Amino acid sequence: LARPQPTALTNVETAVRAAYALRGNDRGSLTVAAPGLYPHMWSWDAAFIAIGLARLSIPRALTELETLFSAQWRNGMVPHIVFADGDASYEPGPKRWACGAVSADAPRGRATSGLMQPPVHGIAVRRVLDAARRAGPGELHSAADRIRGLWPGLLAWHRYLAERRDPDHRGLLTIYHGWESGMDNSPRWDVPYSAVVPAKAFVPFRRADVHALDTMDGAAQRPTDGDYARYQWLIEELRQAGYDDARARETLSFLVADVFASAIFAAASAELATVGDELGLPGTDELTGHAERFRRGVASTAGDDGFATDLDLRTGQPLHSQTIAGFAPLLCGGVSPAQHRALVDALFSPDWCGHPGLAVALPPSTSPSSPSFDPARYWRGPQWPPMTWLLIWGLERSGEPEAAAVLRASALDQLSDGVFAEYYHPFTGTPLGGRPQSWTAAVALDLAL
Ligand code: 9WN
Repeated sequence: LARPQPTALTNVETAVRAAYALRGNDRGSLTVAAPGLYPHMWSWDAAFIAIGLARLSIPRALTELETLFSAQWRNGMVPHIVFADGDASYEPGPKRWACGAVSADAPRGRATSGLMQPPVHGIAVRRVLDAARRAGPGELHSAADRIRGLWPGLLAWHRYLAERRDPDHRGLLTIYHGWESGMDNSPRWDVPYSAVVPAKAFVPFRRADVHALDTMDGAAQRPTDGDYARYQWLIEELRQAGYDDARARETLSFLVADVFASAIFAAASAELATVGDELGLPGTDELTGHAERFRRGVASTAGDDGFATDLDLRTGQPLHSQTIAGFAPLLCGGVSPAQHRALVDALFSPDWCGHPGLAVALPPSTSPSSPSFDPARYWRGPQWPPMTWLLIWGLERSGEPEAAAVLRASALDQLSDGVFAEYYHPFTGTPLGGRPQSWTAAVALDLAL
């Protein structure tokens, strides 16, 4: 397959087209993750979307976060899906989750899933405040007011993560489902998923995803049916546990410590602490405490090469895999200068961005050198623009402006096709999955301006 060569857009054209795509996916107070495939709000997508929207309209960016937090659970959890009214095509839908029926913590009047996703929101709040400051005193004043309104929810979210998702104080977040990592079928989770065995009587629901893609290739680019049976069974286990953290920890057949989500949590806590300091808000010591604890937790899993390693909490075994999640310390720091250097070098090595077969020199979700690599199958190989954005952000933040600039130029090259696909084939450059995918358009907008 030759890489399609539409006329590459200039950065301004990319930004304009991305703004148009986001507008098309805007349903008023929330932006759907993608038309067709994902007609609802997803938690970490919403954070990236707010980062992109901050370039267009600070009030609209804040609305995105307010909508998400309006569906926050009583225990502080921010759900991974907030269902938009009027579209029943996505499975599992509200009936399958049955959150309100089994948990007193679920919000009343809002249909949500019973899982979470990586907490990028604090990073988004920081970016929105920066944009407001650049826009002038009027924008800053009203944005600060609205961030004050979000603040208790943000603190409760971070407290939930620190207390309920790390009760042993390892500085690592526990996840109950691969979906909570946002990297559904990543090789990171192959070993723990092999221990997830759906009960014989369990009837999996209809898969909407492969049909929504509506191409012969849809099934080849998505998780397999075997994967999906396990995903669905875990939801059943969680529902039976009443979405209660203590019960889930006792009964679930999947329980892992996720280094990438933990690094995002450390970084987002640090960012939020700076917002709190600037706006004179309470709780900044607590946030700084989360940042330090989770930075240490992530670093504690890193080898001499700096790569962070997830942990299977049911067996106590480290989960070695060559995936983009290994670069977690580039987001939060905490490793030694030698480990940091090794990680940056690895990022540009032939195992990653320097692989000679890549259409664009960007990190694939799984290293092409890994036996688990599959260039077209979701998180097992394709390049995902929001993950590129996170690495650029982390490199900038950790004193690597040149490396960040190199990645940024490649990212803009990829995004100049104006398609804003969910993910890209690393060898052919073909856009794959949902489109226009809102978080892809959002990071394009942010990078292009
Ligand atoms: C399940 C919305 C989400 C992203 C995830 C991505 C995918 C959902 C799915 O889509 O997950 O949560 O149905 O496959 O893996 O990262 O947030 O874009």
